[in-house]
Amino acid sequence: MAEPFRARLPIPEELTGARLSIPVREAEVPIMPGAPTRMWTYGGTFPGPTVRRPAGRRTEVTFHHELPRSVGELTVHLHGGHNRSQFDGQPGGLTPAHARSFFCDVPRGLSARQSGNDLLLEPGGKRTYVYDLMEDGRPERAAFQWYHDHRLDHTSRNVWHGLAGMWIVEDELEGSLPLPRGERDIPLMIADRSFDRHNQLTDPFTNRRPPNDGINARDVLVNGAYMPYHRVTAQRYRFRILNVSQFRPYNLYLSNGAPMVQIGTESGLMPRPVGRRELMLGPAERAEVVVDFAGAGGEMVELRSGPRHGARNPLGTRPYIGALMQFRVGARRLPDRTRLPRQLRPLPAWTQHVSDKPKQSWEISIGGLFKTTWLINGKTFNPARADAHPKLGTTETWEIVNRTDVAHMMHIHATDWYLLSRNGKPPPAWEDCLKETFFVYPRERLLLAGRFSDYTGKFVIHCHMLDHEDHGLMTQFEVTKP
Ligand SMILES: [Cu+2]
Repeated sequence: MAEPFRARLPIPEELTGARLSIPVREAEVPIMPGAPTRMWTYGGTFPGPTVRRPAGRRTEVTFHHELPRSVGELTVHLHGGHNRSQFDGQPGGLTPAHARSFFCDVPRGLSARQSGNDLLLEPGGKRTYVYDLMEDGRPERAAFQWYHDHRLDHTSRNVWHGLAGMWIVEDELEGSLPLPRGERDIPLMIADRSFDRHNQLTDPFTNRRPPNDGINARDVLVNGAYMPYHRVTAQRYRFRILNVSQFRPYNLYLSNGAPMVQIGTESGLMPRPVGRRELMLGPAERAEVVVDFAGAGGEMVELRSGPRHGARNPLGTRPYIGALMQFRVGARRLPDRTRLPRQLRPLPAWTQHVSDKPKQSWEISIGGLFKTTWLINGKTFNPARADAHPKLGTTETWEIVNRTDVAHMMHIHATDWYLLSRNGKPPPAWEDCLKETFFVYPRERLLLAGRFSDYTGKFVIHCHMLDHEDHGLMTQFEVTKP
């Protein structure tokens, strides 16, 4: 066993240009003490480089597929972005390199266009993704996004091997707030992984069948390091926390009992800060928190994950128990010009005029005659089929119903969502805002509203427990011309 708090917290390299080039390649990544781990990476590191860009500025990223041919085609999804369908990381269909799908009903003989294969990143090839960072005629809201692979049937395998990186969109409103910035604005990517005795990633994917296909790995990494430490000053910090684990949630708290004040979700700043003693984060969810170390000068403070209070814990909601990392707080008293504004970002106007009658229902179930798969509205994923056709420029209310005994983590591409209710009850303060990835507990019914702007085309909706997504829990909607 590696010892905790020996490694320094790595901060991924930042890329800030309008035209970026990122090789997707194998690399020997130092993670555990001793031998490095051979991984599939964006740019040679895990996490990949963090892209930091101003909202409203077009950004073109060319990914070069330099992984072995046996990996097959790839596809890159900028998670949280509001992007054209063709640059959204469509999963694609069957190809000679991936001739059959065990869990998804992909028809044979689809054209490249019908299956989305014309949008894939081929081995040895490159593809440029264009992100305008605009929404509804205005620059996108500042937000903490991330990019990762999204290939049909192989998303879990590809992300497990390292294909994930962070992406930060900044804007003027956020820049005008007196929040911590620079070295006191730190992205934290949490990922669990299991290693063999040679420090290589294990293969947890064989013989995994729904509903027992969730992968909980042994060790927890923060920014690719095992239980690292980070030196901080006795001042306020902003942490942008992202869970990229395949299945595992974390119920975060600080060992000294200090509050984490949540200021943001997947969709950027909330209307106002919300104090949290514990903060549950499922796969692909993000939380931005402000922590004030002023009262902890000279102390060691651990970021930990523990059991939830006052909640049942069905499969899919059992948090990791233990420390994730340590903050070593400097003893010196320092002035702090930052503060927590009472107001952050108001909700967009459309959230005030939404229907409480769902126009579309998504029901999650499990079934199948010859094999068990996850299902949405009774079907597995078929890249040629769309199950809803919202009109461009409209706002719709949708419901998501979980008819299984496992919790799921539903992520809807293309836009952000305003949660209206859980089982008919108004959401808690930390969900009374925009989000795009939601826990859906067993037998629960979520009501949410979203606005379809700018782009027609197909977008996926799926569970972000990555093995559920690969095993059928995904479908699509197609935004159409009015
Ligand atoms: Cu799921």
